[in-house]
Amino acid sequence: MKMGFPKGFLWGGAVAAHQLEGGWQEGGKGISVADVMTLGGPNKPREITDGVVPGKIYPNHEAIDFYHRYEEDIALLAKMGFKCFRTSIAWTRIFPNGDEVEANEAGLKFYDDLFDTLHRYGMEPIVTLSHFEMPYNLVTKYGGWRNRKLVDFFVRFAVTVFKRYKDKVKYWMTFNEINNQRDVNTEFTAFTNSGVLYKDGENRYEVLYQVAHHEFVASALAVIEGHKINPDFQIGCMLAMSPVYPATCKPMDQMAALKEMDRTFVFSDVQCRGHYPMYILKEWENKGYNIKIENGDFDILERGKVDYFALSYYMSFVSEYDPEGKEHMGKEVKNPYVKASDWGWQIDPVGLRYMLNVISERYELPMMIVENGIGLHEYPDETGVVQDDTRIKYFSEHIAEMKKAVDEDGVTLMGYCPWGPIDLVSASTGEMEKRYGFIYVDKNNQGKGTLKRVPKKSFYWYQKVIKTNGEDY
Ligand code: P53
Repeated sequence: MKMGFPKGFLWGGAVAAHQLEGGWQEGGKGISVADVMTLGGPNKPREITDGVVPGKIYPNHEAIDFYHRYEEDIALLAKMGFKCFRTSIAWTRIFPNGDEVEANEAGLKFYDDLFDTLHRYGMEPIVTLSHFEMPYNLVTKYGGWRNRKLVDFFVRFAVTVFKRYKDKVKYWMTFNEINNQRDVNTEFTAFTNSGVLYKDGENRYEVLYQVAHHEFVASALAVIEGHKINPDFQIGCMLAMSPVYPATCKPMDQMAALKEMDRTFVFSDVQCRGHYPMYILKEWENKGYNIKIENGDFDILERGKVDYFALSYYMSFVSEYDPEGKEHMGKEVKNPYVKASDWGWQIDPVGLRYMLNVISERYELPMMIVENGIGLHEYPDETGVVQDDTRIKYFSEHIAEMKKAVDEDGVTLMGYCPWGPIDLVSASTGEMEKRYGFIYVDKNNQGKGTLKRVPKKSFYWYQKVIKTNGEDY
């Protein structure tokens, strides 16, 4: 029998502190990794500058000024019927340099007010501890997450906010898209995930797994401590899940795709199962990587398993066996059967159902889709409204597949939070004009605009989806 989405399903939307708050120096906030990243573009990576350099454009400094306007924004989201709102706590508002012992009261107060406002509007806050934002001081002074000291700093931050918001926040995530850094060929992922800048001549994979080990231990400790503070806490891992399909049914293409997926699964295998999978231990051994693991770490990983699996879903990939491949068995090729967005992200609604099935079968955990969406170039029409039928189509097709995963495949799904329900700064490019919102924000890439908020056509569409608990999409 088709039951549809369960009662109490968490319909909402997701953002991250640094991509919308602005107020980069308000309330004693410290400089974060996001504050030293410039504006990039579809084919131009964001520059990571040595501190804040005058004359450069840093889109996150002001973002959409949510810091001062959140009440107005939350009221608009409430109009759509949001049951939940996923955001992150800017670590730099709580511990501006990351290595202080005392927390910054003004920062704590800001999130008290924010969470109170959400509850007043009937929304459940869902909170990421580390979402591409960490104190820049931890990069310059400690080398980011390559340094074991970061574990203590992170756990202090986590425990501080767990205690402070124990009666206001129930759903938590430790590290956003912790698996993005598996791609070691860009500066962006290591820096945003972990505050790591690669050095010349070092083996990036060895660095990656050391960094990840520190984060796994920190995440597990956060889970353990969080459950002591409030046994009702639900603390999840968070991964960007993009299926990797084999290019053909050639056996070696199958193998290459499987191996490529393992580069993502290692992150969830450790956080969901509480131990390292054999394929990664073998890889370290075969490659001669020296990953420093302290006594007791394996026990921490085992005791700090997550309660649920949070994922973002945007696109799928294809891998083809590459006989010349050194680190990877396959190479990425385009999928001729799907279309891509202006930024080259391949649109694949069925991939969402596929992914939900794979995760559910692998871990048997409840899941939450905490990001999904499409970035578009958009312009208001003569009446001032954005007619975003492309977005409506994207969401409608993804919700249809998500519904099949629930109705036909029996996966346990707790909620659905489209990315950027209000236009905000793109993580990968820093653009304002890579828009995701149901609500338009009048601001362009150069930072010009009135910051006025205007509901798009999709605003009313999503309102209807929520109202019917996902029956009318
Ligand atoms: P933007 C890469 C691949 C998939 C998701 O991304 C990614 C990234 C890194 O950008 O990031 C997530 O803004 C991330 C959000 C981000 C969103 O997807 O680059 O969790 O912070 O804004 C969309 O278009």
